Amino acid sequence: MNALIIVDVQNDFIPGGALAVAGGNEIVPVINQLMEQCDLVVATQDWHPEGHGSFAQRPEDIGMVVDLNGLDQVLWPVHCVQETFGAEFVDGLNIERFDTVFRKGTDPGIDSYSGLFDNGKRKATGLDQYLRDQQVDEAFVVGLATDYCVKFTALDLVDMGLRTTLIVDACRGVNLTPGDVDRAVAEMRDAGIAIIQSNVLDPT
Ligand code: VGL
Ligand code: ZN
Repeated sequence: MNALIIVDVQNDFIPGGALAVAGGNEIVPVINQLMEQCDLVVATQDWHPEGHGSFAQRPEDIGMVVDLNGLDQVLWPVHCVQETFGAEFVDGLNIERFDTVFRKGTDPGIDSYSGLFDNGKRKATGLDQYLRDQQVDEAFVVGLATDYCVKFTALDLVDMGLRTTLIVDACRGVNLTPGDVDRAVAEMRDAGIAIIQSNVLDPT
């Protein structure tokens, strides 16, 4: 059983959004196509309460690294606040095809880049247990952003023993520092994650 893991394809992460990722909207048709080629479709949704600890209080603090309850935390613009437009899935994404959605980043005191665990690995979202229950042995990872939530989700998936593949043209990254996306892809490859283009997948 394989699963397509769609990471954070939400309005705030596409051009016009609070934490816009360049080209973030371009991956939607690619992901819609991939959904038809996978057994199970799982989405993650960044879902922060107002006043989340990852939010910069002042615009000039964006990108700064601070201590948040003992962990290094990059400060981001206010984004993906629960029940707001920015947190909704991007228009045109075939959400009807989702089997389930896991929300993350709900605890104000800790960020959650991975769709499986928060950044301190203290709490699980339930995605790991879900994949085990569904007897998934292979994961294809797509979404936003390559150098944050996509990377940490893929690393946790390979860590739990799944054959894991990053479909690189179905992802876009932040590149807060130039080269971050390339470094993230290299790190995933080094961890045993296959890196492919979407056209390599056989239509089923
Ligand atoms: C993300 C930064 C903050 C992501 C989420 O989805 O990659 N990045 N929150
Ligand atoms: Zn976030």
